[in-house]
Amino acid sequence: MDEVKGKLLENIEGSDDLKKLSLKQLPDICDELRNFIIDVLSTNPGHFGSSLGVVELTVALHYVYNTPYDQLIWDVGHQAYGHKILTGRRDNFDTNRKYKGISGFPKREESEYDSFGVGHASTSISAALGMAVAAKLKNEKERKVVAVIGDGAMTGGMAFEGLNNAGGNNQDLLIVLNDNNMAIDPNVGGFNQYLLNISKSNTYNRFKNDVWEGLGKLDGVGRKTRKFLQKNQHALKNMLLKENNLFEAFDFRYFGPVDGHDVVYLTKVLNDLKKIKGPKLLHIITKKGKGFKQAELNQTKFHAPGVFDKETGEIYSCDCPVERAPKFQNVFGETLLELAEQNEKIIGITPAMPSGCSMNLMIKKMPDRAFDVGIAEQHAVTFSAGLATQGMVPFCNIYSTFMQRAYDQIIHDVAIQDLPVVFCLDRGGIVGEDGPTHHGVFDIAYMRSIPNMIVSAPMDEIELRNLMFTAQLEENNHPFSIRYPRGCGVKPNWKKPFEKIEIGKGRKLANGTDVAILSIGKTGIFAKRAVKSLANKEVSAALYDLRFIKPLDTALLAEVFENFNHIVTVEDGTIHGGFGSAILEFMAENNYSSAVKLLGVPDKFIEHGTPEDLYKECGIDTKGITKSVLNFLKK
Ligand SMILES: Cc1ncc(C[n+]2csc(CCOP(=O)(O)OP(=O)(O)O)c2C)c(N)n1
Repeated sequence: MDEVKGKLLENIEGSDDLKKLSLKQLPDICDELRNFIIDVLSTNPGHFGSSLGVVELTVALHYVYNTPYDQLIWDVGHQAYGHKILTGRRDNFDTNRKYKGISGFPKREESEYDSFGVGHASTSISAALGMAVAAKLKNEKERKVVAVIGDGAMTGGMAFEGLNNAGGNNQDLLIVLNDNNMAIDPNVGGFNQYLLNISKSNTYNRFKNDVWEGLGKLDGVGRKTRKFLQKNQHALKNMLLKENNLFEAFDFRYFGPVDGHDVVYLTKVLNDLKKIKGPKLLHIITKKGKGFKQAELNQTKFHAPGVFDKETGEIYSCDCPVERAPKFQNVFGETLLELAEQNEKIIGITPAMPSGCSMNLMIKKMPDRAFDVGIAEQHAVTFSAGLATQGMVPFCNIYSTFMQRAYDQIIHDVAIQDLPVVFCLDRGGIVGEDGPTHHGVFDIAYMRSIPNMIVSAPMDEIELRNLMFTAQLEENNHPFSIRYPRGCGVKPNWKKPFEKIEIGKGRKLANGTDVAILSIGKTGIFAKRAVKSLANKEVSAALYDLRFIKPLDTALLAEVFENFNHIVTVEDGTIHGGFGSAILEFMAENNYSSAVKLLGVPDKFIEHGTPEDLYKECGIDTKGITKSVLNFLKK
C-alpha cells in the first residue's frame, strides 16, 4: 500500500461515509478492504475465500443502496466480513468469532445493518420477500430490499420456494446471485450446469440485453415506442425470454451475467436496477478467494483455512495434531470407505459437505456410490429413504445443525416406513466459533422422540467405528442415528478390527459408591476425568457410558437406580428433552426415587467462542462436572 492508499477505510463507519467517495476511489477502497480481511483473517481464523470474493459487491451495494434503511440480506452470511468491516465493526473485527466478540455471521442484535440473522443456507430470498411485502403494506415506498445468495446456496430447495413465491407475487425485490461456481467444495448438479451454460452463451446474453434495453430502462426510446413496449411488455417478455431463462420463467427479470469484480460497473448496474420495480435477479460472476493467490488456487481449503501466512499462503493451524488423535470426521470418512469396500450395498450421501464430513474419500474412490447432492438436506434424507426401499444401505451424513432442516423427511419418509437409513450426525454438540446457528445441540432431543429410531452417540473414535459397523449389518432393520462431535477424539490407535455393539447396550466405565454419573457421547471423556478429580476429593463416583439414548439400557439403568441415591446425567446437548430427560422418564416409569441432577446445554442459545469456553459456560467440562457433583452431594 502506498501513502495515499490505506487512508480510506479508516473513515468508513457505514453507508453514508462510503457515499462520500468518488466512483474513482471505489477500487482503492476495495483494495484496502481486501487487505484488511487478509490481514486479520491470517491470524484470527474464520471464513475467508467467500468474503474476498464479494469485496466489490459489498462496496457497490453499500455505495448504491441506502443501508441500513434499505434491507440487505446475506445468504449463509459467511461472506459478510466486508459488510461488517464497512458498517461499524472494523475496530473490533479482530474479535470476530471469539468468546464475547462479534459474530462470524450477520446478527440482528449486533448491528442495524444486519437485517437478518443467518448461518444456514438458502434463507435469504424468503426473508427478503417478507421484508419487501412488509415495506409495501407499511407504504414505505422508498425502502429497497436486496438478497445476496451464492450459487451453492441457490441449490437449496428453499431458495426456489422463495423464488417461486416472489415471482408470482410481483414484489419489489432484487436478488444478487453471486456465482463463483463453488460451494465449499465444487458446486454440483444440473442447476450449476445451467448457470455455467447461461454465463457462456453469448447469443443468449446479447439477445436478452437487447430486450431489456427496451423493456427495462426505456430511457433512450421515443414516446411511442416506449408506450408500445410498455403495453406489450409481458407478451414480449414471455415470447423472447421465458423459454430461455429459468429465472424469467419464475417471473423475475434476469440481468447479467456481469463481472462481479468490476466495482464501478457494478454500481452502475445496481443504480439502474434500483429504478426498476418488481422482482429482479442480477447474476454476477466472481472468483472465490479473489485477490489472494493461494485462496484462488485452493478454494476449498481456503473456505475456512485457519491461521495462515499472509505472504506465502501456507496454512498453519490444525486443531487436531495427527499424532494425538484423528478428527472424528476422518474416522467417519475412512471407516465408511472401509465398510463400503466390504458391503456393496453401502451408499454415501452428503448435502454439500464432502470435505467437511470426509465423505470425499469415498466419492473419490467410488464415485458411483457416493453422492454430494448439493445444499439439500431434505432431499438427502428422502433420497436415502428411496435407496433403502431397494435394499441399499444409505449412510446419510448431515451435520446435526443442518439436519434440523430435514425433520419431516426423517419422520415421514424414513421412520414411519421404518427404513434402515443410517444417519451420521457430524458436529453433534457445541461446535465453538460458528455459534448458535451451528451448535448441534438439539439432535438428541429431536431424534429420540421419533418412533423406530435408534439413537446413539459414541464416546470415542473406536466406538464410532463400531457403531457404524453395527448399523450396516443386515440384521439391523431400523433407522439408526449416530451423532459424534466436531474435532478430534482421544484414540490415536483407532483403527482396530470391527466389533459389533449390541443395540441398546451401555457400559460401565468406573465403579463407585457415592454417585453414579451417566454420560452420553463425548461427555464421557470429561466425566472420566471428573471421576478422577472426584476421587481426589474423596468422592467415589461410578461412571456409565450409555452409548444409546434409544433404546435405553434398562437393565443397566435398573442397576444404577437400585444402587445409587444420587445420579448425575451429562450430555453435550439441550437438557430439555434430551438424554437426561430420557433418564427421568425411565425413573418415573419405574417408580424410582433417586435424586437426579441433569447437566447439559441450558434452555438458551449458546453464543460463539472456543468449545472449551462454551463447555465451561454450560458446566459440562471436567471441572464443571466435578463441581456440580460436589454441590449435588453438598460436599
Ligand atoms: C443448510 C446448510 N447446509 C450446509 C451449510 C454449510 N455451508 C456453508 S457455506 C456453504 C457453501 C455455500 O456456497 P455459496 O452459497 O456458493 O457461497 P460461497 O461460499 O461460494 O461464496 C455450505 C455448504 C449451511 N451453511 N447451511
